[in-house]
Amino acid sequence: MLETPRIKTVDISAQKMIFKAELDKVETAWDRYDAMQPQCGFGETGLCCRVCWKGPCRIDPLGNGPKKGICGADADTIVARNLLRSLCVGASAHTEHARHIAHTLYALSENEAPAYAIKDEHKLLDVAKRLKINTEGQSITEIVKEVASVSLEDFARFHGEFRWLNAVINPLRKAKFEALGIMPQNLDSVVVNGLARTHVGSESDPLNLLLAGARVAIADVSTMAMGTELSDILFGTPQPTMTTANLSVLKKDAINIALHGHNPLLCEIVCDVAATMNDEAKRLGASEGINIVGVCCTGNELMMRHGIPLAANYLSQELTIITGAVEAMVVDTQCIMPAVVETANNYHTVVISTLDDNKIAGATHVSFHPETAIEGAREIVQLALDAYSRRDPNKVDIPTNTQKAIGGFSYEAIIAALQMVDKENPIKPLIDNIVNGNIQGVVLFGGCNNTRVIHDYNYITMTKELAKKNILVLATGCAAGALAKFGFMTQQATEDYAGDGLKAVLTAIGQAAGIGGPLPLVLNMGSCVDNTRAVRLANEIAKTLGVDLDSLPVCVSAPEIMSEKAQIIGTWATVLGLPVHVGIVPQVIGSSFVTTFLTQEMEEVLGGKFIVEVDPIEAANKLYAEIQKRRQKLGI
Ligand code: MSK
Repeated sequence: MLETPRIKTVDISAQKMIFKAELDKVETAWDRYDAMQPQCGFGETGLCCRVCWKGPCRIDPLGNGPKKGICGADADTIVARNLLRSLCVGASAHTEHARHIAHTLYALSENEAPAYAIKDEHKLLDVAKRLKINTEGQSITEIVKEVASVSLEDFARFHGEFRWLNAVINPLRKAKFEALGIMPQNLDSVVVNGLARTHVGSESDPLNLLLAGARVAIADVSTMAMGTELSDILFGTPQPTMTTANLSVLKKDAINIALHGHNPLLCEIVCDVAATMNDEAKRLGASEGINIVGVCCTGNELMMRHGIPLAANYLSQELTIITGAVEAMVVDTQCIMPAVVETANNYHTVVISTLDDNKIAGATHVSFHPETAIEGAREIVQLALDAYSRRDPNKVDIPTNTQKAIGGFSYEAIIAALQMVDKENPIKPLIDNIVNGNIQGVVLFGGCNNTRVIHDYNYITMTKELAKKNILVLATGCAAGALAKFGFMTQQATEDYAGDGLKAVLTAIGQAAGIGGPLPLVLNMGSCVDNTRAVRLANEIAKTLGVDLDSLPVCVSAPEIMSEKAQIIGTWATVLGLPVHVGIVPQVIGSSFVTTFLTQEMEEVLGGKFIVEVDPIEAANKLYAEIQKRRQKLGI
């Protein structure tokens, strides 16, 4: 008898495809998760040390096993060292993303990236100003070159001002970091330094290892801001756009291309080129031409800037292929399960990897470079067209419960909407409504999916709970994917789920902005790299109130956290002074020192802390309590 898929996900389109996967005898992440049980207790607690070949040392501080590793490292050192390694990897992923975009911007200024253009000159000038670049008398090309050069210098800066850090960290926070001696010097060496400290026989003081993690996190928030803002310059700053979400966005009569990963350098050009090859697709019998859909954070990038439908978030990526209707899954980097190749082998789908440093065994590789982006994109789309003839109609089953979603709430889009209420001082209506209690506080949902919990369930449950308590909800990454798929990025969701105060505010802003009703219940701020859009908004509120971020009634939640990138994002949010909820028990509980520091003591030093709560209703209550604590401290 077939197992009911309901307990694996609350996404109805995903449930249908899990059921189909069983019929098609195709393995999914949930099957592999089941096969993995029981999971390793040493790894789960962070106590497995693999930093040298004397080990692995698996110590057992609370049981009868060894209390120290062979070199003498205890639980606190091992856990802190493992955590720092993870944070460095997460930060490195963001670094490579931002570097790639900065290089492309520089190539554009040298006329060596013909596929790209400056889509948002206003943003270019805004970024130049915040990076303290003199634009007077400079041509656009000269400004582009200077913005790209200054950004590239920040990776290895050894003297002068760390420009992106100063653009994103507010002065009060910066002073705190300086006092603690945790200011990074640049974006690259901080990660190298963090990794070097974890070598066998190097740093073994757990507190110093944790402070090194904080330093990496401060650099990471700067890197991520660079990645987002330079992308806006190249591809446009998102504005509210209507779109659709979940696996139903695939079309039976189209050649479906799923773009998956993170970096907009690839997906933007594939979209441009695909638009020119529609007639060819129709000639092949696909009456609806080429249908581009997004997966994971590429999905968010496309939804935010172009209203392109989002098919799946992290844990439903394989299910996109299992519809039997996807000709090509085109991937760049991060969060791509190697399993998609095996999944695709059961259908006609071609998986196309595109980055020379992110190949996937068994995938078709098309080497994608900014200098030859159009040629590369044409080759990719042609592979999808070729695959269409191999599609087996008997294997096609596309869910039909399409959900509407409004994306595109960049910092600028939110300010523009608020400007319709108060042209001179747009942040004032938001602050007034926080002060008068219509909005009790703000929660930013971010992070991934995790097979340890029911797919998307925590996001849905917590959002309902918080919205009715008049909490303004923002979302990025796969959190945004979950909430889009569930219909929470619609005006109807505001009507259905917002508390009275929140509904009144979203309605007033929506009406002033002329969108014929309230703003959506959840504002999609973009991909996981785009979390700094929310930091900019929080900084603006804090500046107007004359306080630091550690006073704001603002929290972050990653209830289905998985990746090392999400770990470093959660870390910088705490370091910036915010409470951060995680719904998965972090792999640090083998050390009471590390656990206590992260969940309690760091609040005294930095203002932020981690809140671990696996029950989503309890988690919402805890975040609400944090918000009330902060409101009281602010005297509101
Ligand atoms: S894709 S890092 S699973 S949010 Fe950005 Fe989603 Fe987490 Fe990857």
